[in-house]
Amino acid sequence: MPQSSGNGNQRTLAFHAAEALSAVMTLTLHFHPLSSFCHKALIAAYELDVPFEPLIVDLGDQPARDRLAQIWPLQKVPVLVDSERGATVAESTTIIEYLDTFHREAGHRGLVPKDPDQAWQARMWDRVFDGYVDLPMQSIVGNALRPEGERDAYGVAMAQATIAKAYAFLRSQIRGPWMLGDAFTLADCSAAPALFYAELAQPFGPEDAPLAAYLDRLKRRPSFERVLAEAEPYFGLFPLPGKPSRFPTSG
Ligand SMILES: N[C@@H](CCC(=O)N[C@@H](CS)C(=O)NCC(=O)O)C(=O)O
Repeated sequence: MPQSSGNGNQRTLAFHAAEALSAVMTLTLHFHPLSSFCHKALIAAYELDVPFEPLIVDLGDQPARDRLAQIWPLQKVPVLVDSERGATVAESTTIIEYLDTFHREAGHRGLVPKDPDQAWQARMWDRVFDGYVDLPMQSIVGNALRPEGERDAYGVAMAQATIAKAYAFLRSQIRGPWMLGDAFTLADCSAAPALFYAELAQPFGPEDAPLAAYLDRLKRRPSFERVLAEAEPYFGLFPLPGKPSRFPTSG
């Protein structure tokens, strides 16, 4: 937005700066600040310093859903629209790969490792965090949003068991500081929101200390720190008894 204060020259400069910014803003991210899959895409955009226009989709609002359906009939967020390349990109992992491939600054290490062995491992852990931590967490959260009498205690127990099994495996797999070692990758983009919310649906036990420490490191990562600061105003909508906190548990 052009600034309204300052003298004429300053206003003109501010206006040109705003125009220049919108001219390079070819990416629009349709997202919701509370959504774990959107957090993945946001972390990647912030890691890669990719400018984009954020567009919040209120999934509880039918007209907003109808508009989303016009660009992505499956009506899920995140969706990235690249007007310059004429691309509509959905699925958080694909969005990360797309940003990494087409919008990464020259010289940036990127989020999908160049080494083929590191690359398949980053993709594998991305799938593990999505499938065995994030999705069961979402089914527990979704259950809490159902009307009384429509809830599924058995489904919740199954989802908690899936997460517990994933924790027991994952806690021995973190190379540190990040999932694959020194490089922050696609796997960490997925791990951050998955563990952040899963911990509220299936709390870490004492034996999960490596996961708790990893989550604290993720919370201190500037990209995720920013995502959580932007999500914080919405944390009250989280339906489980434990409320999300953007602050690490250890000092
Ligand atoms: N596999 C998709 C999942 C996307 C997804 O489930 N998004 C949720 C928010 S976290 C959503 O749009 N939910 C709306 C709905 O199901 O109505 C991805 O990785 O992007």
